[in-house]
Amino acid sequence: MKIKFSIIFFIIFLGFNLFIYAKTNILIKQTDSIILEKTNKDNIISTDKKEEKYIAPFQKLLNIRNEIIMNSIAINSKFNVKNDSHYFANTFLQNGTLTLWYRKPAKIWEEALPVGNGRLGAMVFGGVDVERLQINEDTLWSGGPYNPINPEARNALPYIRKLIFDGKYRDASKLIDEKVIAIPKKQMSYQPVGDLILNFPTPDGEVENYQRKLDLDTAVITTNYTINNVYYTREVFSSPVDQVIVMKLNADKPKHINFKITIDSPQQAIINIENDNELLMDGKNSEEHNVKGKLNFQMRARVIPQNGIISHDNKYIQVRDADSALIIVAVATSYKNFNDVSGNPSAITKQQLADAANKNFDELLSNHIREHQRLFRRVSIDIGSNHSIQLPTDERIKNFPDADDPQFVSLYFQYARYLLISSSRPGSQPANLQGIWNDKTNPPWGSKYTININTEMNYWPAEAANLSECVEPLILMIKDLSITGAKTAKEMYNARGWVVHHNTDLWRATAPIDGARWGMWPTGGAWLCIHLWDHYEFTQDENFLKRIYPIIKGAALFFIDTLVEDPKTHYLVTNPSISPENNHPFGTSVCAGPTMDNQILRDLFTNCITASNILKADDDFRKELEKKLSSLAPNQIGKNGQLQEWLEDWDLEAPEQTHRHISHLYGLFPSWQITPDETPNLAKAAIITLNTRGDMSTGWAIAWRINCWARLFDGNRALMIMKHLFSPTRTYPNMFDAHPPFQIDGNFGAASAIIEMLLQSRRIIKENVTSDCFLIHLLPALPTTWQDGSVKGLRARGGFEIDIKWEKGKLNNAVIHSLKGKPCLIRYNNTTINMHLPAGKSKVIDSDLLKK
Ligand code: FUC
Repeated sequence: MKIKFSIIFFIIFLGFNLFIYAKTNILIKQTDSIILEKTNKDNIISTDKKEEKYIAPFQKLLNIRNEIIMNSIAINSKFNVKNDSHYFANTFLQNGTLTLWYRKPAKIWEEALPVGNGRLGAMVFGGVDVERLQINEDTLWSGGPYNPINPEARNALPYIRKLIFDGKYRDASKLIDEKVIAIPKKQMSYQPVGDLILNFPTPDGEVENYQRKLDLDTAVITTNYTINNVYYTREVFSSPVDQVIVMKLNADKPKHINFKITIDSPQQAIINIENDNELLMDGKNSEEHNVKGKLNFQMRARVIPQNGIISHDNKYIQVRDADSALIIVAVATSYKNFNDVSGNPSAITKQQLADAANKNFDELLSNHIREHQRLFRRVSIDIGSNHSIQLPTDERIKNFPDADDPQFVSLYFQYARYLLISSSRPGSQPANLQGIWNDKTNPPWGSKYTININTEMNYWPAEAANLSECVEPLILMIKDLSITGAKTAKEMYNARGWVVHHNTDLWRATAPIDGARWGMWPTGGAWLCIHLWDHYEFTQDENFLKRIYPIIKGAALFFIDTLVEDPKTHYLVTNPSISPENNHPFGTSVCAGPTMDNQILRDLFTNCITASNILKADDDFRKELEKKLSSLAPNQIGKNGQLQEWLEDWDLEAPEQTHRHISHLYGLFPSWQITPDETPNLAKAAIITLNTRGDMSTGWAIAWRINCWARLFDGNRALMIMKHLFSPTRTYPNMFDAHPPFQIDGNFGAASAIIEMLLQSRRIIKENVTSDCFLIHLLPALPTTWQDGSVKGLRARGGFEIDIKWEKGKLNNAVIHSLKGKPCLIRYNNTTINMHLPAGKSKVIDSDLLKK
């Protein structure tokens, strides 16, 4: 009886799934044929697949197609059915691989999904009763222009230097805290604008088929559900074209859109209603650490229902029985630059809203998608996939350490590209510790720019991931810092050039902060300059080099004036400095000439020398730099065989053997001073250091370690460590990196590591002689489990665009496209070939060519 029942149940179950599967396929095919027809008719996609012209109706069809697939997955996973069918997997691969999706609304901030246009961001919660859009604008920080330089620093520094050379590190540290650390001791912090809150009537039926998702390819967040057979949809995006956040609420039956909307904010602000359909918030930023708030800001949200009734009291706008509703949000502050807060936020938001409201939703959406895809679609990646792609994103994160889910690595990589495009675009501020997404008035580390690793890490993947434009805000911030930092160089050190210590903020503060252990590090600006150089290396744009040469020269000048001779070793060293945040055995981190400083300065001086050669400028300065360069301390190997962190071999006695910062490994990554092929002994020493420090750390620190293992050509170790990073302790449900707490650097650092596993590129420098030839290394650290795959559109130093395809763990072919006509060497495994393509030409290399 029991067996009979089981068989009948099994047949019904099988039948149901076959029915779902068949229905899915029919629906998918139907939408596919409409899409195809529409594509042909409108000739939407040009044959060279360059900049696709995207139009809204086409996009809607694609959305419907995704919907069908998603719903079917939801039904199947409810019944615990694994759907491995080839057709199903393929259709999903084309459409769902670039999606973060969930079966429940976000309860906490780290479950909400981010949108951003570089400047204006929102975290979308997707609630059914209450929708919350937590909003940020990237110039809303506390304080105003201020000068934090400690006037006692200049007189105290010579004495501090002597204490350090005499080995009296604690005394030096104490004196730094008293006389050198900035006033105030802390910098200003990044602030949230407020929340747009929508209250919906209590559902009069069961909420079914709930789903919310972020489509990385369109940069649109969609929330869908059904109540009493009415299908509700919400779409949210932040448009880089129209400079507004747009939300559309829709129901598939007329008169079903009902809600009340208001603004809530932790800032000092007044909320009003204007023109019967606009919520208005006027606010002032806060004072912090005795620095007065000098900014005004305004948020303006217009509610545009289709049909229905709109009314308001003095706090809420209410929409009843509408067919759909459009909400457009503009935010601006009075920030013009670090020294000028005279902007008119009200005029800006009025204009932005008026311009945006002149367009219909489809136009706003297609503008947004076209501009997003111009950047996003430059790179595609496929390192394999399996049934895991059918699971919601939070479940994939839970499974990642134990499951084989290579597609999650691709998703993580593309999510990082999405986050960079959304938090750093021409005209915006650079991505801070949280990109642009922050809900707290007192965020961790002020959500500032920490430049002893974090800000640089944000931009590690940018150039190679073909998002060169997204580096522009960083370039402009460095330019600002060269101005504020010149004052600090003069007033604190009586030096030429410019200096920034380990942190900065919206006001481009450059003095050392927090305390000697963290802040007494003069090399932050020099490290940032490596990104200016890298932008040149990838683009080979000589006009750009001309523009930034005075900035990198200024950074070098500061060290020409402040490097001092170490009495014991006679090397030229920084003093005072620290190896970022890591205490040595003498009770502080304060020291002279830590390894990282020597490495950064070696890069800075080398880049300056190369630049002056290319630009045929500054012969005397170049000669002076060459002399200084040869007097810097070399990388040294200590008594444990490790790469030495300090000038003296203190490493084994340092209190925190597994410290998160691996500053002296700057030489291995991001720099090229240590490589397994050219400096094998130093590479071995770096391995000992990495093993001592351990694989597990904070989010960003794990990401740094993965990049290092990729540079050591150990793809399996890199992937193993990635499993720590892509697990729930280091990745939140919304895929934000967990330091913890949330810090975006880990997202970007991991994306950089994924690139480093697949492609490495560098300028060839032999025995201190810089050549004009570049080495492009294909698949240098491919993990054995990534058997088949491809990546398209990566950039390499020297001005190249590269596609790589591999099969059964081996290179199948690569396309090298030269943008600037520079000579290069192409390496795969132990073979290297020469190549010199004219600008604009491509060459396909297959594995046979590399065997010869
Ligand atoms: C550095 C790191 C911390 C944190 C902070 C923002 O100070 O040591 O771990 O990431 O920056």
